[in-house]
Amino acid sequence: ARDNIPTPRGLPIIGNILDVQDEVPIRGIERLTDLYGSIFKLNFLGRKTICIASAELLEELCDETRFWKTPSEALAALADNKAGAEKPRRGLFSAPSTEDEDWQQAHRTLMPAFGPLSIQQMFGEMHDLCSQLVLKWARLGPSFRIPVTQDFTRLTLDTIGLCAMDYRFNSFYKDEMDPFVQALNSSLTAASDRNKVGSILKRMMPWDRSGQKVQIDREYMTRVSTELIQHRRNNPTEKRDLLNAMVLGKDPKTGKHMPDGLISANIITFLIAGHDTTSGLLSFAFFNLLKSSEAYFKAQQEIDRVLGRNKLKPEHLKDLKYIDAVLRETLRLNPTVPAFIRSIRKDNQNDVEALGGGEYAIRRDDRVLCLISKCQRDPKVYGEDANEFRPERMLDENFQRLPKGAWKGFGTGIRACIGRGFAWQEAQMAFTLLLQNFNFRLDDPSYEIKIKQTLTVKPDEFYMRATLREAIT
Ligand code: MNH
Repeated sequence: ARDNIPTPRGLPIIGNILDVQDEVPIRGIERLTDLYGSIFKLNFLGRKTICIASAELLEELCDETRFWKTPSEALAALADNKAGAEKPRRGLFSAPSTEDEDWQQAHRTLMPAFGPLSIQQMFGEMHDLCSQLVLKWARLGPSFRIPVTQDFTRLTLDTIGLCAMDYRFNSFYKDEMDPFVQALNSSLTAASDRNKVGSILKRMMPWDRSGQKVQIDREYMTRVSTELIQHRRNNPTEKRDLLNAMVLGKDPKTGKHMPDGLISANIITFLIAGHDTTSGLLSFAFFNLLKSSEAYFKAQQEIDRVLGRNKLKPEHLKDLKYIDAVLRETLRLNPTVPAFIRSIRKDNQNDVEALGGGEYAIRRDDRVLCLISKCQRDPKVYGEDANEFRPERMLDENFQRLPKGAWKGFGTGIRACIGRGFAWQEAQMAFTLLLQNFNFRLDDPSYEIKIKQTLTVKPDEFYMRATLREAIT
């Protein structure tokens, strides 16, 4: 393979850090695709990262015989869990590789709990919380400026708390987020700001305490989750939630139970991975819909046809084809997990893998940052209107025909999102119930999308208004 990967010249020591500065860290990197195209190599404080931005290259990197997932350092640092005297444990998301025994055990034990049947059994609890959101917006009425992202975060957080471990965060009528969520958010922000100049300088100062702050947040989350596990052991229930799957379930291969430290690491993982992402998806979906009156009309029409004024039941969901397309198209344009990292598998004999028909060389220790939102806007796949919101291209028959590297919002291969079915049911339900009950409009018709990044990306300062719909007779 030839070595044709463009490499912007950086500064000594810090490398390309200044080239990628942006309020939104991922945007700083994505911007470089305008200058360097679909593959380029960056250097952050001596650490080399290859970035890719086309569907073709992404398809190659998703080849599980050659490459696998490598978790980002930010994720790894965040997720180490040193409960009690046990060894540090990592949850599924941040496990170093599929060779890791903790990953294997958690994966095998938890897969059934995320299967379609288990998810359908959570329908009732999801519906309970969704109805609370409908009630809240109905009570506050059309003069209320709905803080869209915050209210969806309340919904998805309460949902994962209840479905995963029978815990009610009750966030709908609280201004302050639960302390657990505050700890979670501040450690996530610290993790995603790692490459910001301000953050690097701050950490270099002798009086800097941000390291300790992250440590304190992490210990707090570990303590709360450990207490939840103890509480469940002392108060057993029949409930089929994720906590019971871990506390009672056995590894189908070894017959072993998961150790407490590993359960705790995975509880934290589900709370992190399971609420921010889905809340971002819902927020972007509403933004896209409010900017496209045609899509809005079609979505509402489908809901009125399939559901009318009836109560939503699990069997309705499969008939809401256009809603699926809206959510898929949203995740294409606005993937809330905007990137993931691939590298050469340990059990791959080759120390160099060729990419792009031999144009580019990927070496043993290279990390390849796949810029998903760029790959998913590849004009070679989606044409000249790739940047436009057009749900029609995501209707089943079109969606199934997409090339393999064209839609990867839930990741890829064996380490793809375990919570996909969970997130999808929750998003379909919230979207449908809300459009069934309200007419929406932007609070400020001239609002243009503004992004906020913690570890995931979400719309910022996005407000809308809701008016109850007349009963359809
Ligand atoms: Mn989720 C992995 C996106 C909802 C739990 N998730 C991933 C990956 C992406 C992703 C992308 C792969 C990351 C990588 O390769 O580094 N997840 C999403 C999106 C949504 C989402 C866009 C919502 C929309 N995820 C959820 C929910 C849960 C969850 C809900 C839990 C209830 N996700 C996970 C876990 C993993 C994961 C756990 C790690 C799986 C593994 O590595 O084995």
